[in-house]
Amino acid sequence: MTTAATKKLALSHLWVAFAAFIVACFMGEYQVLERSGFISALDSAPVYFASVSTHGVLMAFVLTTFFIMGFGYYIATTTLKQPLWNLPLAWGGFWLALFGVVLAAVPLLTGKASVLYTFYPPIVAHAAFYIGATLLVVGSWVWCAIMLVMFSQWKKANPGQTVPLAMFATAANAMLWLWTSAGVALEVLFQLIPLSLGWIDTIDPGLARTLFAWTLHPIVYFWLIPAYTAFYVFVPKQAGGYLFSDEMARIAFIVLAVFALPIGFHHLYMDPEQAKGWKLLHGIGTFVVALPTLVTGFTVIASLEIAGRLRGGKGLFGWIGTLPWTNTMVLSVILALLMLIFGGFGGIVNASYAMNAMIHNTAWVPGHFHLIFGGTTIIMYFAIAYYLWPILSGKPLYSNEMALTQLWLWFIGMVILTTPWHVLGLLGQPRRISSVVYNNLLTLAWKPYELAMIFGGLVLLGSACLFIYNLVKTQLNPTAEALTEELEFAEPIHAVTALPEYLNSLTLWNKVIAVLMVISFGYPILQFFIMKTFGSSAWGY
Ligand code: HAS
Ligand code: CU
Repeated sequence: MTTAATKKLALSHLWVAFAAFIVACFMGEYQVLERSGFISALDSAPVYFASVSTHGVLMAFVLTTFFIMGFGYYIATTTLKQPLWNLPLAWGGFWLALFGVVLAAVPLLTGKASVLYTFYPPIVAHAAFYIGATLLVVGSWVWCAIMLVMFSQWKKANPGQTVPLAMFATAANAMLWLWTSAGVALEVLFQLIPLSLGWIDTIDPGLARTLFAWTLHPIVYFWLIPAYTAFYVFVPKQAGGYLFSDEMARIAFIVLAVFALPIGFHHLYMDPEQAKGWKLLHGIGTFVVALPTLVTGFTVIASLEIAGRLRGGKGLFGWIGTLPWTNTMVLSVILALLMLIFGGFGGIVNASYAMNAMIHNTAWVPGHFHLIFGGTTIIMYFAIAYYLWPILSGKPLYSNEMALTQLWLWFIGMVILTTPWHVLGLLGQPRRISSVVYNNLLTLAWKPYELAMIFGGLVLLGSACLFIYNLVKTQLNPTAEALTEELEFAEPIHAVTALPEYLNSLTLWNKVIAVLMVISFGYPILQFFIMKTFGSSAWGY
């Protein structure tokens, strides 16, 4: 039972998300051009850093958060078959988050918040940036509250019944995000806002980086969970088959949510403020959190195989050819999985403590996350958008052909962009620099890769424009008959019967997270408050 009001709410969130996305795509292409040094008229470090900071914030925080909120509202009402709990509150969260974005955009665009999306001190931005970002997060907490209230209300009203998988994943993501955002919230509220307003003179960047590391790993799974949700609940049905295992999907979401949190120090391997034992502990946890992705890869490919064989595919690989490659959801998942092979491999290299020394702070890292986030994750956001738009707007998709071209271009562009980026990292190119032109021969070797990246970026920009064009044309179509389609969810191949409570509720997992967080972050944070800090008067030494 999804009312027109909820559809409008979801659509508004998705429009904000994709508006941020298209602006950020143009910035991305400018950045790769500026950095290469090929066009000297573009040379400007201040403009570059203002742009790259805005690009990162728009892609990583605005696109993702608004997309996840809009998608979640729609999933909750359709799967639970009940109206949205507290629609006015949901709109309140939307406007608060949007106001936060506008507030942060002013210093970003005027070069007063050129601190990148990770905003590590000691670089400091204008207070409006931190306050705006905080309001965005507070708006997203409203979404978390609504998701968790709807989840528990439904469970109370339907005792013993299995929560629909899509809602289970969405609620797990809401729980994950509340835990995730707490780290950066502490950093911003107690360190960066007081510092940027001049209320305090100094902060400890080691503590700030530790708090940010609390957020930095789980945030990437917050972005990823909608993509995996589509893998499990839409793809098998769209491919013409069944979900291989509903239980394995739940286990994957649980392990993702629980183990995403206590592992953030793999971003601090090369930092001095934490001891190596803690880093090793977080490193082991990082390998645990790769498991649900392997499980997901297995389950999704098995589901595709079921579909391919039901469609008449024979032999070891014959089922791949019989899949409906012209279905946007199916094409997207295939391309997403292909990008996940190397994106995930790169992640495993990063996570390996010793190998991290080789790639840390090099161009390899943006190569990794553009492939796995911009590639695997975002291509599934496109697929979800193509699937939802006709339902939310009541009009058929303007062009399926154009959508398929767009998806292929996104994949090709991402491969052309990120392969050289990884190589440049191995060749020693640093990340976070505004110009790659140095006065030595070594950097000559970077030039062909830079050129390839500019071309890859152009292909991506073209793809992004096609995507937006298709959605706008769909929505503005005045003549199309209104559609009344609803979402179709995949059925598991074996019906789910009598699920144990730990696969149907989040209560236990919330407690497990609390224990793991105390173990993995308790002392590493406490140490900043009990250590004798050289030269500091703050603690009376
Ligand atoms: Fe990462 C840095 C480790 C996944 C995003 N990561 C980043 C940053 C971002 C990011 C944004 O340990 C930069 C942060 C910054 O600015 O400083 N990452 C990992 C690991 C994984 C991983 C172990 N990352 C992600 C995902 C992201 C993301 C997902 C976004 C959505 N990452 C790191 C580390 C760093 C890091 C270090 C710090 C680096 C540094 O030094 O700064 C894992 O979750 C990956 C698991 C995935 C796999 C792949 C399995 C493959 C499958 C595909 C099978 C398909 C087939 C094809 C066979 C193990 C399942 C089938 C074909 C058909 C046709 C059907
Ligand atoms: Cu991480």
